[in-house]
Amino acid sequence: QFIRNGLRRALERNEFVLHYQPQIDLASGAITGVEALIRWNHPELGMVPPARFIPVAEESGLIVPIGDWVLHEACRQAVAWQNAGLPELCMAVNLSAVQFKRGSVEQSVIHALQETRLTPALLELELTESILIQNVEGVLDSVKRLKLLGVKLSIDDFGTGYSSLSYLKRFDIDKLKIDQSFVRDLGSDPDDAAIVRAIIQLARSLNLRTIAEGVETADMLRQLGAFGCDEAQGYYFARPMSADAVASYIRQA
Ligand code: G
Ligand code: G
Ligand code: MN
Ligand code: NA
Repeated sequence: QFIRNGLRRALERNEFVLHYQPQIDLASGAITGVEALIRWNHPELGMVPPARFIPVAEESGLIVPIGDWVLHEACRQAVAWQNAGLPELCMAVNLSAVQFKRGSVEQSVIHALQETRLTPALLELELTESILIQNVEGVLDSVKRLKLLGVKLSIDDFGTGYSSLSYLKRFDIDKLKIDQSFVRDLGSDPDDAAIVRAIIQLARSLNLRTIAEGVETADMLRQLGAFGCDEAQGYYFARPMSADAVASYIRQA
């Protein structure tokens, strides 16, 4: 309740901030993109992590205006980095199922792209498996129209959701994000290693790119490389950080 009452005011008072976590291409070692991750800079509580308020925002529907803010802010930042002379980065933004059910994601994305003039191909929308299996027809339409705008689509937390893989055929997905729960024990758990390798092989045969999440050690990175994973994201490279910190990180990379 405390959180819920605060969320609308937080929007009005501009208390949300985005942090960004770099994504590294394993072939070139270059930073090719970042994932935008929201935080609430609460006047008394300090930085509140998304796990504390996103579920409340989803229940109350406030995730729709918050999600609009995230899209706009992430696109604005991507253009600001370009204008500051940084190399082109893909900007990945998380979408909630509630934004599809209760909002018009397509209109929100169109507005964010128009207002910021970000090249659509530099925006990647992270969908969860739960988005793709609910209310299939409506979502199929929205996702198809989103794809026509030229944006990229990825599936977040891949492997944790649903066993039906038919949505990989129905939706024009670009990338699978291998969930960190499989990556964590890659070196010690043969089952996890088998799952990661299978996801990468599946993706390759469907012409999808793969990114491993939660990469924390050089050993994990080596194993992922041997499996043919395309990209990695995790504390081994960088934690989610402020826009300024990302710019310094890339300049010294
Ligand atoms: O940054 P952190 O690791 O604490 O993120 C935790 C979770 O919050 C992740 O699952 C992420 O998908 C979710 N999350 C972060 N930012 C956003 C956002 O802007 N919108 C939505 N819907 N979820 C987000
Ligand atoms: O959107 P998603 O649920 O995938 O959000 C990614 C979450 O994972 C964020 O909360 C981010 O802070 C967290 N994270 C990113 N890299 C690492 C990592 O290397 N290890 C762990 N434990 N968590 C990570
Ligand atoms: Mn994500
Ligand atoms: Na994820």
